[in-house]
Amino acid sequence: MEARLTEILQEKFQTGLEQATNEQVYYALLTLTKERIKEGPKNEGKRKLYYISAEFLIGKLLSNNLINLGIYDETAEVLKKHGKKLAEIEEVEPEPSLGNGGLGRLAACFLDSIATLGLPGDGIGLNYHMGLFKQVFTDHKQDEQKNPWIEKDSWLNDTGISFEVPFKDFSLRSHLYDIDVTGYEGGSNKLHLFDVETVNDAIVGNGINFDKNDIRENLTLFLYPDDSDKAGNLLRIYQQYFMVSNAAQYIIRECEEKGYDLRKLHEHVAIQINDTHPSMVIPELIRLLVQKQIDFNEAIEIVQKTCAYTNHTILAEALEKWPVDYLEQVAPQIVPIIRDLDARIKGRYKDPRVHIIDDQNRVHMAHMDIHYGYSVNGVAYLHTEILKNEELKPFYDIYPQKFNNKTNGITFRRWLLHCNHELTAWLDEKIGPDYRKDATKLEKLLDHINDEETLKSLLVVKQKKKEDLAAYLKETQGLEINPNSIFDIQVKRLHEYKRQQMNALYVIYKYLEIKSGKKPETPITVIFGAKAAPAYIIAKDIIHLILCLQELIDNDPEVAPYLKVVMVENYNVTLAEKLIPSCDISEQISLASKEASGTGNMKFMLNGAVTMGTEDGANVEIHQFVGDENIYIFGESSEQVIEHYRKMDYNAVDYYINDEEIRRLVDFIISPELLRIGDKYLLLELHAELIRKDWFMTLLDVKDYIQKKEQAYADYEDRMAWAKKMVVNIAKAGYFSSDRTIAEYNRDIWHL
Ligand code: GLG
Repeated sequence: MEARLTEILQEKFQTGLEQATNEQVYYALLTLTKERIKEGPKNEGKRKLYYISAEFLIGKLLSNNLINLGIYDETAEVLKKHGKKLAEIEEVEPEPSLGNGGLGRLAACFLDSIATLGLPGDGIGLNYHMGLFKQVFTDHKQDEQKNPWIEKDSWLNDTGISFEVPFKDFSLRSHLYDIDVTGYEGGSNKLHLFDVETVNDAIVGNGINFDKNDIRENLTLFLYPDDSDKAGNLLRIYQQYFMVSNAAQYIIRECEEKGYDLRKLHEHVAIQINDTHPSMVIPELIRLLVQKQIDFNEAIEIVQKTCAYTNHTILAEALEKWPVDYLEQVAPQIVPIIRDLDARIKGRYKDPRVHIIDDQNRVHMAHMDIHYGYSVNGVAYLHTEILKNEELKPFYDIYPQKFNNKTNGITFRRWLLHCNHELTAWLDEKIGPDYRKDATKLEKLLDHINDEETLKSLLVVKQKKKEDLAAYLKETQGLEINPNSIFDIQVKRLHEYKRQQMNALYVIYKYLEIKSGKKPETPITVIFGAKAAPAYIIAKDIIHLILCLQELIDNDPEVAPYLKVVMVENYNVTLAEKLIPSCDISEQISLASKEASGTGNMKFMLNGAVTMGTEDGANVEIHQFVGDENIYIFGESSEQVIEHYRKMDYNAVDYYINDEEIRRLVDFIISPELLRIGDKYLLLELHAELIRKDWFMTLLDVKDYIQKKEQAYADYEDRMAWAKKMVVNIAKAGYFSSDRTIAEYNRDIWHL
């Protein structure tokens, strides 16, 4: 390895390891890693999976690939010998900006596990040049900037493969780039990212503004371009159709190359439709099969046996419904197919709730997936139950056999081995390395739960990671946090249902408590990280509130020694890898029934944080595994919440008027102290929203939440008892390995 590395440095930069810059070493390692993957085994088989997704939030790849190839330690050694640090080399790599939140990160974890389990399965998506915007804070507000991440040398391999994608008024030639996906001590697969050659980064002006109408130039610039107007909606449809047409053409091409009979496509191909963004692959694949002289009815049957759909949310706003008229404007060739598919359903079922095209002429993408796919799955036990019994009940009544649950998981390679070397080494020492291949082996830790030395050394590991985070935030963001405080962390997309605003109300509560002389025993650091969708006004108001609180508290000498609030800028995978290992308390406080699963909750647990959470998503399963003693559960249940929605009996204003304590906290949002710092209009807007609307019932649970947090902070003081909670959380995390999730997908859905 050392010899090859030196050779590459010589060839490329005419330099040796000692003299090379970190950048040069990075590019040499990139080259070396790619070579290794190329020489290594590929996963193959009779039936192959294609996981189509608008997002792949893969994070930096160098360390992960080194770990998976089994050369991480060796590389670190070689570098060290020559005065280089692998951790510093890692910093050189730009983080690919190809995803937004859990949905995209899940896709990335899945690719890792699919490759690790030796299954043939590729990802298919788009090569967004700017991806999701980069977040910067100015005047306590979020600003969006472009985030170009693609460099001359990168993990992208130019394949030379290209397809023609027909739109109504023109057609576009695609260009395919591949990224190798390595499995842990296993074979490799690929992530296929389609692009257009005519895309023009230069049309992006100030911030993230660009001409939404120039499809040739803008198609693959951004993930989730603003859809608050018609042009934005059309652009999203252009992106989606481009993605699936390329996917379908690629799949057919591969089958033809292998000499497969397209009439037996389903014997060789499984397509997983990740949320509704790739749903148009159904009519597109039918269209292409018909072009290949396959009878229309037969094409439908083939596609139906090939496609499976995963639902990731019950929020109506995310279940896409495209006007037929818009589809006509973008890809008219698939509209007659969709109409035909819908007519068959209308002929069979009177219930308009299961029709594909509704009476307002909108296509319900999920409905098409359910009727014309062979599997529908939710992403956590509770979520799937809600799909079956509430949201998708009419479909479940028709197709009970199609519905199945696949509780999400995370790859332990990235979320333990890579991001927490200290904890990994600690585990190796306590229970041996078997857990790396079989995560359920973590349970062996429970044998040591009463061993004082084990508990103490675990606290030492946690302390080290807190110091690491403090140093990192100081260096990269100029933020100062106290590593001897309790780290209470909420990092995830910003959304009212996730209730960052409730956590902010807690901060207000604590601030006022300290002001009145009640100081916490151990200081508390509340850390937030979140991006708000650019057009989501209330989400941005919540960021504004948090940033104002941050400043207020920083400048208050009475409070600052005991309480600190920080919102990290531009939360992404790289930051998550630093934040999660350092965490004491993991905030998973969504309104019950709204968070389909959550996956951050699993990452925190695995790294020894204790969850503060509602009975929502995968929290329910975490609770079952760790037991009442090792999690802080609060708030109304999903049944109660669903009942409130049904009866429409939740009125935030009643809580505000009738409860003095709640009123005090909510009114602080427009207190003179905060108005002096923040934007009066934004704070008033948020204040009014909380009292008048509060769609996600913040005030319903806030008091219970405050009480549970106080309980957790008090419990934290007994360090040995707390360390036991940490041990249980780590020991019980095995179920949440994405290797388990993927084994289940394969057993029940893909049959690869
Ligand atoms: C969704 C949900 C999360 C879920 C994730 C992966 O909101 O609860 O964990 O998908 O299934 N859009 C998302 O991030």
